[in-house]
Amino acid sequence: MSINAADVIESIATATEENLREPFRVGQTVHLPAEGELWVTGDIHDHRRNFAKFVGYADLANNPTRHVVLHELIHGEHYDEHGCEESWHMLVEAAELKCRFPGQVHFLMANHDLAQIHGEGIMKAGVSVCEGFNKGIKRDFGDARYKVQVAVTELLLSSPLAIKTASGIFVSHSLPSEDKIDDFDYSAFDRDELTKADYTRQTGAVYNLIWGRRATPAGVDRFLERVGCKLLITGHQPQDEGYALNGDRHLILASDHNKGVFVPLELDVDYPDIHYVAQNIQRFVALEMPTAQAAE
Ligand SMILES: [Mn+2]
Repeated sequence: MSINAADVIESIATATEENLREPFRVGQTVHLPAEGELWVTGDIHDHRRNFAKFVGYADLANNPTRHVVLHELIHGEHYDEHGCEESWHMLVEAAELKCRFPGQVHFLMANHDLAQIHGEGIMKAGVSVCEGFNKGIKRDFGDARYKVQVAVTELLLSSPLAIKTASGIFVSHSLPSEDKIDDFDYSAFDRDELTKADYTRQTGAVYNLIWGRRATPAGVDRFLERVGCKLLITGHQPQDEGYALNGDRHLILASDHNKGVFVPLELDVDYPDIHYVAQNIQRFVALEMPTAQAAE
């Protein structure tokens, strides 16, 4: 496969623009209307089969009121023998999907994105995944690698933080940890501009949102009250069985392994609790790989 840096940069830059001018976006939140469907994934981490199935079955071309949520696409298991990690491919595929269906594809900022932007070391099996990602870009783009890295950074930074449905479902990569829920800066969801302080380790709103773990059902209640929603869907916390219910209002999804799942929702349905939402969970393993034709 020949890789053209200019084409890749063009796709990424166009997706960045589309992220920033999403018609339903206000500040850092996308407000979806009560029409059509919303298909939500958890972390994908370059799981190519699950991604291909998701995109194929979503069939956005033939379902113009269907929306999809994608997050934590980068940092997967595909390494070459020199430690070059190859998830930039998936990011570009997702960017191309965003370019084709700008009003239907929605990204969410995730903590691996922020780590990659900052060049922070998230270690997996003793290897820095951020370094591996950069080495993959260096291998494939040579002298153009810095331009590609800048474009990737801008794409990741342009992603919104949350999606809200008219029926009161809030979707974000995660929520703040239990002790940070009450003092969290909820204005971050509505502000047009985020600042360096919002991304700062431990103290920033974005950082605390996307790195938060282990909120209790009581914490989820407090979070949902502050954001004005009834139900919460996140990824971020690994789920060996594909998903978990955290109380009656919070569903945690994982899409990055062979037991991974996604959940399709009807945007005009008022779900009374998270168990009704969870009834719709789809396991990737139960779906055949789409043919190339079906994916078109
Ligand atoms: Mn995460």
